[in-house]
Amino acid sequence: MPPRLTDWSLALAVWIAFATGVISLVMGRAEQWLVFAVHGAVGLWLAVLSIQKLRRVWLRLLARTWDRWTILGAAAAALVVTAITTGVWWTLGGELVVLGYNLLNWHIIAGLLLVVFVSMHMVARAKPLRGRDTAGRRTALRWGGVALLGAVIWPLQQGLGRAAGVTERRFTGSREAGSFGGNAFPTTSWVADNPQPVDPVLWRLAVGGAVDRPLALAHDELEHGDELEAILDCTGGFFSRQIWRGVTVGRLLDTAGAQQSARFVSFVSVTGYRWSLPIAEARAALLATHVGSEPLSHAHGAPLRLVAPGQRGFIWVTLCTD
Ligand SMILES: Nc1nc2c(c(=O)[nH]1)N[C@H]1C(S)=C(S)[C@@H](COP(=O)(O)O)O[C@H]1N2
Ligand SMILES: [Mo]
Repeated sequence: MPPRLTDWSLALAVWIAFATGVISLVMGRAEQWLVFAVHGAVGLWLAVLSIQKLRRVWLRLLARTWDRWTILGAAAAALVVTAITTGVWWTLGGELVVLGYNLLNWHIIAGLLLVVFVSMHMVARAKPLRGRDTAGRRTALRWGGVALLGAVIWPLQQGLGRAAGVTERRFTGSREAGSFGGNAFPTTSWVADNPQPVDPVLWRLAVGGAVDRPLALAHDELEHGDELEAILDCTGGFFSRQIWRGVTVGRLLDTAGAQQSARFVSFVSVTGYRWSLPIAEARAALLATHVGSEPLSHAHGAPLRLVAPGQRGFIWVTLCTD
């Protein structure tokens, strides 16, 4: 392929990988699997294109004097290798933890650095694509071939992994941990905050805003026995399937008399950590006091946490008060 086409395709692959990677972190519903498929396929394009590029420039890496572009280029190459190996290794079931970060965490770190590097490089050095860089049947065939390769190999790899039993993953890439085992699943709350345990006797849940009857509910007023089976899927790479118990948000909104004008419900932790859901989705969500047969532990958000089916873990505000 003409060098400029390779370079622009590489940058495009990095940008698509970045965009789909970021989107994938907020996707939680099975219908959104395509984002993950594109992310996987684009990773393979990146591999193939990087090899092409290295074949062109590897001599420069052997030169005795490196200028700052050689250094940037070598760093970018190292990041591509890291991002791709950690990504593929994770999907194949790798368990490596380095400095407290798992392969998925490292994949995200390498990917973020890579997109910064490549963007800087393109701004500083990119030569515009000319007509002759993209013209010609051979070029089109090569380019299409690379695209097709990614699109074909990725599902193949997934299928093989599944057949070999190494991919015990959700479509989001997360691994199962502590399903139906009460509080025993991993805790990743308190990434943004780190509150002291709350005294359940003093604690109240405030339901306010666009409602006719604002409420302040004590802990025992929230045990309605409403149950929901839902998967908490953390972007850190684990998921846990649980039966959650407490009160549906819809029930609370009806008791409080939500007004017609209400569009969103926001859930606020004692720490200020907060997320909102559109009111229809919020109605189906649950405020949980229990997981399985156990009361929530502090680490999982006692006395009350949001359970938002189909949303990734970071939306599931713990220790709700408002
Ligand atoms: N108040 C508060 N709620 C939070 C968080 C947090 O840091 N603070 N982290 C979120 C994230 S990223 C996840 S994955 C889940 C984790 O819940 P767990 O600790 O019960 O596993 O809580 C969410 N709710
Ligand atoms: Mo998370």
